[in-house]
Amino acid sequence: MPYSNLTLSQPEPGLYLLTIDRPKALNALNAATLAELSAAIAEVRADEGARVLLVTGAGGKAFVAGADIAEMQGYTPEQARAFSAQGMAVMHAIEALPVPVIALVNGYALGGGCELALSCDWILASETAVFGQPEVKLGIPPGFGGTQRLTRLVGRAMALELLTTARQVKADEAVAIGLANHVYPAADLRARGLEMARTIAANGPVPVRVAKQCAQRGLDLDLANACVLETQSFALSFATEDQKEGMSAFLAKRPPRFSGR
Ligand code: DAK
Repeated sequence: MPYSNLTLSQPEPGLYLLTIDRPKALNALNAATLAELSAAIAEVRADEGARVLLVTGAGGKAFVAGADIAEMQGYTPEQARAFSAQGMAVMHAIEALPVPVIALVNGYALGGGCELALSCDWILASETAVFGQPEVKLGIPPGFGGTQRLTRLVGRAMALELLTTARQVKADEAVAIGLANHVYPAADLRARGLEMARTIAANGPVPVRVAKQCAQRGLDLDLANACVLETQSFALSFATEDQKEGMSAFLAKRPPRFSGR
């Protein structure tokens, strides 16, 4: 499907690369871009062969510099509610994708851009990455889940510091506080992201999906129930071809050829 504000490509079988592509506005998220994001995510979801989704920004300066301030400026409360709901739905859809989603943050990830990165499963940052939730400077609170996902990732105290001061965080600090997993030179970010995606795609597709689901769902449960979820998922995995292939290949001392079933 053709898009105007983003590109969705498959650089290798099973690996999807979604690039927000409005570099003149530093890839800011307007309603049209959110609608396209929603369609692109549905496209990845519908592909049973999908293994990993990488999300990045075009132009080298920004991942996404936030929700589109020019578009938001004149919103009525009702329009603001609809825009927030649209953004929230996109963030939930990313989070709910069965495959791992990796944000490649290659510049500014501010406001809605930081929230987009937070809805991905983890973040790889370039040395030029800058994270922040500057909404309070614009007279609004975050609207795409930032108060919740940032808090869950870096803890209440650090999240509240960033949410209320609007202080921006560079790549090294992002790694130190657990916001990003790794930092790479800007020129290497995409290659390192693809390398990680390839590693994931070579593993059993079913257990990769199950690991994501258990880790995510388990956070909403107490530890005992979360471990029950894991036990049941582990037991069910013995009905899959991936389990049979993975263990047979190990014992036969050959590389596995997973079917994803
Ligand atoms: N929206 C629209 N345009 C943007 C933009 C944005 N977020 N960020 C940058 N641009 C545009 C600039 O206006 C400029 O356009 P022209 O003047 O060339 O037409 C172009 O991108 C290049 O930007 P700069 O000239 O400013 O570039 P600099 O290198 O000087 O500065 C910067 C880069 C990222 C530091 C700066 O652009 C900046 O501070 N941008 C704004 C960052 C920001 O405040 N982001 C948070 C946006 S608020 C809610 C729903 C959603 C949200 C909240 C509530 N509800 C409905 C409740 C989400 C809110 C946000 O994300």
